[in-house]
Amino acid sequence: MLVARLKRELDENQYVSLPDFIRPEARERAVQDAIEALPNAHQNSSNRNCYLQRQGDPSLPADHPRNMMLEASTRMLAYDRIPDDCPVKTLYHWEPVRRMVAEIVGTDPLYDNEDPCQPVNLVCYRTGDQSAWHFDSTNAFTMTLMLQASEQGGEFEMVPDTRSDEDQNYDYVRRVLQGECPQDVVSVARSAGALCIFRGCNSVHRVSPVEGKTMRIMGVFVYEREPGVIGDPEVNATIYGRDVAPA
Ligand SMILES: O=C(O)CCC(=O)C(=O)O
Ligand SMILES: [Fe+2]
Repeated sequence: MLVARLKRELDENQYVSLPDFIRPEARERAVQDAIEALPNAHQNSSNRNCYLQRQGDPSLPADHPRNMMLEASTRMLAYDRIPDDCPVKTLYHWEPVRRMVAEIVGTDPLYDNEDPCQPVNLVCYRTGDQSAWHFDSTNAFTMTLMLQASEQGGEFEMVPDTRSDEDQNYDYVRRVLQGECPQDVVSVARSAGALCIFRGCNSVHRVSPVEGKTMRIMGVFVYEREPGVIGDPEVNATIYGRDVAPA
C-alpha cells in the first residue's frame, strides 16, 4: 500500500517526497495568490544559530555550533494574509489529506493548528534569500509543498540524523556547518508540485541561496497532535512581524 511505503521511507530517510501532489492549475493559482499577497509578506531576515537562537553562549568556544551565527532571509506570508480560497488552504483543511499525512507520520489523529498566522504559510525566496542550517524546533514533522521552484539554487539539503534526542553531537554538527561533510548532505529533489514530509528536529537542513529571477514559493503546513493549538505571540512577532499584545 502506498501510504505504508511512504511511512517506511520517512522512517528510514527522515524525509519522503511525493511528486505531482497538486494539479498544475491549482498550483498556478496558488503561485498567483502568493505574488499578489507579496506586499503583505513579512521580510524575515535573521542572524541565528542552527538552534534558531539569536544569542550565542559566551562560555563556549567561537566555533561551537551554538556560536556559529548564520544569515537567513525569506518573505513570509502568514495564514491570514492568504486568500481563503487559495488551493493551499483547501488542501490543508481537506480531511483526506490530513488523514493521509497522519498515517504517513504515524500520529493519528492530527488536528488543524488554530493560530491566526501559523497553520499554512507561503514562504517566498527571491534572489539571494536562503534558509540557513537549522533544526526545526517543536514540530515532530514538517510538511511543505513546492509551488514554484527557482531557476538555480534553492536546494533543500539535509543531513539525516545529525543529532538524536540523547546526544547533541556538537562536534559533528560543527563539521557539517563548516562544510566538512559534503558526503553526508542529501539534496532532496523537489520539482514544482512535490509534497515533502520531513523530520527536521534532529536532522539539520537548509535551503541554499536562491539564484535567478524566478521566486521560490513554498507552501508550509502545520498539523497538531491535539485540537485548539495556537502559537506563541513572541514567535509570531519574530516570524510574522506581528505586534506582541501588551501584557
Ligand atoms: O523551504 C523548504 O524547503 C524547507 C523549509 C524549512 O526548513 C522548514 O519549513 O522547516
Ligand atoms: Fe526547517
